[in-house]
Amino acid sequence: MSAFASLPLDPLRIVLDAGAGTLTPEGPLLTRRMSDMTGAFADTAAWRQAQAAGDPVVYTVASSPVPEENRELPQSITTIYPGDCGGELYMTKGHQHPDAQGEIYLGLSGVGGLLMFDGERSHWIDMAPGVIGYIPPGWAHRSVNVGAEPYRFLAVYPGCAGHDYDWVLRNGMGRRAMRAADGYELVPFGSSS
Ligand code: S6P
Ligand code: ZN
Repeated sequence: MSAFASLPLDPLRIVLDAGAGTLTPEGPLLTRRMSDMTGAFADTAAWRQAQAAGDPVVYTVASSPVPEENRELPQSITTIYPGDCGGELYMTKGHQHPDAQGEIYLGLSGVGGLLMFDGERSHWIDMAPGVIGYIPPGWAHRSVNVGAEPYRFLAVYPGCAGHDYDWVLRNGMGRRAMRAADGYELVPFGSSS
């Protein structure tokens, strides 16, 4: 009798195309537009205006078929487009893992930041191709595009981790990444200038 509640997948060969941002074979593809970013950007007037002006795609997440189930190890490629909303750089919604599990990100193309927050301390890692960002258990995480090209990274995480988006809406992320003359500037979460 199997020791597993559900049987693991068979071994799988997955091809990562960093240029296209795809994993083959493919799993689900998520597209996050401005209208999906409720409560994320500090400047709500700019956020509403962006929705009215075409509701642009902020980021996509392409996954392999490995499911988000206990004991599995899913992977995904996130592509964050360049841009800002009221000066705040395009970013992911950000989440906490309800089952406190670690995760790794590997930069594939473009330049970005990995912002983490444990409820008291925030930590920023500059991301670029070849850089691994390690997210320890208990740290909420959000990714930001700080460049002029799409920023793309691979994520690998335990399938049991889950995604708690409300945690970020309740607790914030400690800091915000704003566009600045020489790239980006990190400001306290409650401020947008
Ligand atoms: C999953 C991992 C990533 C994010 C993706 C989008 O644990 O951290 O695949 O899901 O970068 O971010 P978010 O905050 O919208 O899920
Ligand atoms: Zn995560």
